[in-house]
Amino acid sequence: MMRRHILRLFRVRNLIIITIIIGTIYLVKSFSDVKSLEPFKQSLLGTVVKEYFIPSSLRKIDWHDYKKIKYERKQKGIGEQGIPAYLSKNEEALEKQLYSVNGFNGALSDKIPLNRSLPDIRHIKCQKRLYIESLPTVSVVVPFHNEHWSTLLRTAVSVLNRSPEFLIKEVILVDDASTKDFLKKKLDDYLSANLPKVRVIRLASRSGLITARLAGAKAASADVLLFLDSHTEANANWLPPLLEPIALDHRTVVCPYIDVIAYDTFEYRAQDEGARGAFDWELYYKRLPLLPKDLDNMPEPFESPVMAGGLFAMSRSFFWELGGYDPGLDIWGGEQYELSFKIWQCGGRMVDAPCSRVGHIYRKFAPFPNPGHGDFVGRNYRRVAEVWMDEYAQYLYKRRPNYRNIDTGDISEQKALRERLRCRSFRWFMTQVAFDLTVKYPPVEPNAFAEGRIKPVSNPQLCVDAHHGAQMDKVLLKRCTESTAGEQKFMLSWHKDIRSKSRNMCWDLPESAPKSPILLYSCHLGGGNQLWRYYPETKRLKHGTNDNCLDWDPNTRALYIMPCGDATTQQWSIDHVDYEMMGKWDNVAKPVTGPVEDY
Ligand SMILES: *[C@@H]1O[C@H](CO)[C@@H](O)[C@H](O)[C@H]1NC(C)=O
Ligand SMILES: [Mn+2]
Repeated sequence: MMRRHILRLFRVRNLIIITIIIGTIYLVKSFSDVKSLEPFKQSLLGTVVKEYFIPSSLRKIDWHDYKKIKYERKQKGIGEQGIPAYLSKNEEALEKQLYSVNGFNGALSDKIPLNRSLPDIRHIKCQKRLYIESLPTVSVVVPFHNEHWSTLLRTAVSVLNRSPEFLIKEVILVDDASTKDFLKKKLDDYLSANLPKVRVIRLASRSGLITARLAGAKAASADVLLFLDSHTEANANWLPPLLEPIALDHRTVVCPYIDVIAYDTFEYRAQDEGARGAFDWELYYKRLPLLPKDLDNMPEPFESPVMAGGLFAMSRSFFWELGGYDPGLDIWGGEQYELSFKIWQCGGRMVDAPCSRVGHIYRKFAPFPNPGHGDFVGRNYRRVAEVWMDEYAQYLYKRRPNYRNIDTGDISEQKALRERLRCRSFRWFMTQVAFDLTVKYPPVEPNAFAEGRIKPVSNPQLCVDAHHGAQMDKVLLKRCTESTAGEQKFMLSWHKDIRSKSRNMCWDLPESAPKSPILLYSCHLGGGNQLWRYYPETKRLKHGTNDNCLDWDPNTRALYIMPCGDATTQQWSIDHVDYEMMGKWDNVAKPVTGPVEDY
């Protein structure tokens, strides 16, 4: 009796001890999730960053919210599933008015639910992809100026609806001194009643995109900064693919695929299946094709030299370690280059995540005046070039000589930052990261292979003429003239296309059957149906990779292609042939798919 009693006591005691042990292990484990990491870095702007996120588990899980996805699939109605939508005739007046105010169909947007469903157009392999279970928290930063009500709110609602709730710490809308009344108290009231995680911070005066993004970043407190435009829609499971690369390496910056929301019908569609960001030497944003290895690895994130600008996720600590954006940049322009160069040159990397898709309304036209005075974009470009581009800055100045005279303002802090972080040279960036950029956009354009008037040898009174024609118009054969009515000067450019000397219009052949006419089309630099080669010995002009040559009919003067042969109608003269360039035919613009050794 007594013994049994003691035994039972023992069992109870054991149970308590075991409970305490398990409890302690659990507590210790959950505390160790919040690790204190690398010594903090003081940023240029004085923001103190103590630590960055490191995942506590690398186990991969399925982050899809299947219940929600299934529910969304069933939604029907205007704009649902991203299907093109239209207003009725009697809404035309309102449509016109909100169109001119926004540069997109604001009236239609107001009819579409804020939580509308979107088509899942991700790469098929994205639907089964797993991501690590321990992901950092996010502050979404959305600068806006006079944004339309429903497009602004749809941005926030799509973010909240399609993200795991606990990962979104806050959505910060940065009001760059909007003047529309509903963006003030009405917006604040709506948010606190309906979307408590979303708040507005307001700039005292119109400051531009760069300052607004910086203000949002300063107010943010989560591990990761995620910048979005104010008329975007996040798509299915968009967040984990953006966050995982940052969790694994806080110096990796990640961009989503940017889909198109049509400005007129709000249709949701892909713009393409991915490209790498780049620029030409006037600093226009350009895109380079994916590398063979990127295509093989799809939908694995792939490295991209330059971000498009508006949409990206970045560790907050890394952002401030790099000094954020150069605060000396004004309004907008060049900031995507500054941050991209800085990321790569100062120890980071940048990738595009094909499984993360965000729609963006590309406006028909910009409805707001620029707040700045003078050429603020040029000034920004010069600042970026002076601080980051080293000897490559000259290629920009060569094309924009007036930039040499623009005052950059004080750039000593930016140069000190570059020094302090021991950032690499621009030459390193060009040869190791953007290694194929110069193939398509060479700093110094090679000479044309041949240029001038192109005439049939058997009738030199006649000249090939583009007659200032439009896209898809036929190239003609006309009497040679010096008058500006004609357009008879051409270039067999180093891109191996034949283009008008005065504009970006190329000889193009949609068809390759005999007697197909030559049409005018914007030069696409892609060879293919715009590829031409001149043989000075036989005087033939051969098209593409098939065996067709330029030919003509002396009776009708029609110009077309025919299988190459000995006909005298296939002989052409070009005013100036550069024989030295001709000798380099096979070595010009060789494809490059990896880092270039010489740097
Ligand atoms: C959007 O919200 C409305 C109202 O709460 C609801 O009836 C509808 O099903 C929601 N749509 C989606 C796609 O979640
Ligand atoms: Mn935009």
